[in-house]
Amino acid sequence: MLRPQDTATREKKRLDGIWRFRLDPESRGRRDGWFSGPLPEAGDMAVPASFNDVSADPAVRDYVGDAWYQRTARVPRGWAGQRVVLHFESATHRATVWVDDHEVVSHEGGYTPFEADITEFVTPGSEVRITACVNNALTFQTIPPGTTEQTPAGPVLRYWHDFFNYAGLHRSVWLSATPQAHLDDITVVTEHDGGTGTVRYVIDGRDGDGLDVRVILRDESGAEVARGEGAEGVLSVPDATLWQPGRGYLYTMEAQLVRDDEVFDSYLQTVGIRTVEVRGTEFLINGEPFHFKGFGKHEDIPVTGKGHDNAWMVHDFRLLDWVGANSFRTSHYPYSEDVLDYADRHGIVVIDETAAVGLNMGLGGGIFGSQGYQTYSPETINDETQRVHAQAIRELIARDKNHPCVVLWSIANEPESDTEGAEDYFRPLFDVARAADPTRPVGFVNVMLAPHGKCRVSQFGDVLMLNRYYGWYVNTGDLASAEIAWREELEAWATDGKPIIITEYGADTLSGLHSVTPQPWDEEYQVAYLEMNHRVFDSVPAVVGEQIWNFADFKTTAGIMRVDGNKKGVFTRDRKPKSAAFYMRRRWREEA
Ligand code: BDP
Repeated sequence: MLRPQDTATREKKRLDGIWRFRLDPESRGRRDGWFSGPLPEAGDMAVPASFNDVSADPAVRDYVGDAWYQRTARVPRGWAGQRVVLHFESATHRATVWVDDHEVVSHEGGYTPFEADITEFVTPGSEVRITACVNNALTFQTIPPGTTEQTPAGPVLRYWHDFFNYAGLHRSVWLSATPQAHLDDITVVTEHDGGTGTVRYVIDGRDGDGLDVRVILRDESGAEVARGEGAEGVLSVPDATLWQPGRGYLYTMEAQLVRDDEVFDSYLQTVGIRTVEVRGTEFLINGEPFHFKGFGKHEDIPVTGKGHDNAWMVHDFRLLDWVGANSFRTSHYPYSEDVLDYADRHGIVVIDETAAVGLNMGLGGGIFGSQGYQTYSPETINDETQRVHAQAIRELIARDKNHPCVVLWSIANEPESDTEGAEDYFRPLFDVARAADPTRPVGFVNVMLAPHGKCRVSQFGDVLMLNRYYGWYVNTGDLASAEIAWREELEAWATDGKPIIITEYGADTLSGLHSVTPQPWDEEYQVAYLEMNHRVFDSVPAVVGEQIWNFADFKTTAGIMRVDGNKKGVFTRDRKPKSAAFYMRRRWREEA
């Protein structure tokens, strides 16, 4: 699948704006055919946005079930004879879509795109009605998982991840036109050797019998630097400018379907020439040791929730630059493609994560507190979950494989990983990721409940990614003891001989709370906590990265461990710096 584009042969029309919207707690809509006419008794909803906080109504905020979106759109009259596609960048967590009365596509998984060829259902120049039934329930067979528990007051959704179950149409919806004979997929893999860059490409086309594939690689000035013929090939780029952390140089590869000099389809694929390699305890980008400095983030902003917003995105990247970060992890789900494009362009390194978070019944609304379920069992996380998880890995890699910013796949966050069930569950999933992308390292994020010597899944990863909260969830307020325990555990992990990235460490901090005698929740404690962690990291050479939890405060479910959300941000939810932001800026920028 290729994201809609405007090119010499393609056009796109964004369908964002105000859609008609209605909740459907009794799931009547399908039976009553709500797609077959104007959505009855509907209100308004912004797209893109999570619906939860927009309505200022607790019933909408906490709603679980079917939610209907509808709008009309005019298919541009110039699209006659073209193939018309309806493309959703995401629908959380699943959706079924109708065009007028025709059901055209269903998709499972809230953070990856899907589309339908709707050519046969539309007439260029005329309007169509587009209806999406989005559903946000979670079960043991969804990624992420959850379950609906019956309470005296009715069903309540429970889940084991520590962020709010925002839902809706979080990203853009597009109508697009492509030629009937069209390019369908592009894969690029880059290498370089002594100044010469190599771009291997594979192009898939559809309905292009008798057509040839041609690719043209241009540099940032638009000058052609290489050209190739055929659906697969290798381009050689003398004196290549590399894509580097902090310097996101991008070539553009134009892929064409051609006959002689006539171009039938054209698609523009950005290409960053760089290599990624794990060697011993080093993580190498372009053959140079790379040290991850950054954050676990969230797609989370006031009111809009997980809806993509360009102003907030640009602002976040400005803040990453201000604080001296060079990377982030897309905790805990694939982010908007706009974010990855932006990271490509700005040389920010990304650990790209699936939505497999909360596969751990040992975790509560913070880090501890068993949920009373067995994690892996025929009734809970089972073979079907594993199948859905495998599909989520494939869709993530299919979507993001060409982004130079992505250097590492994270196939899960903090699953239960110290049991035989975990080992059986995860072994094949690492194979799935490596089959989908043999070029990047693969890992998963280990939880504190599965320390060194107990974890049975870390053996499968190319790197070790550790989330640790010494001085917060354990040794709370006692940084001296925390430092001893943490160093001991980290030194044990270092004996595995793999690079270690600390993917989470953090302390909840209420912005504005100060003390000359620091203790948990005040700004000085957050700084002292980070300083303690850095003393530990800096003494263990296998540590190749530190990503603080979290970039900014974010919304969670209600709970006794959370005051208006998770407050481990170095910035507040509205991106005001806490004292830790200035401390991190000194550490990261002075080191640079
Ligand atoms: C870890 C999770 C993360 C949480 C964090 C915390 O990976 O999602 O938000 O701890 O408790 O368990 O703040």
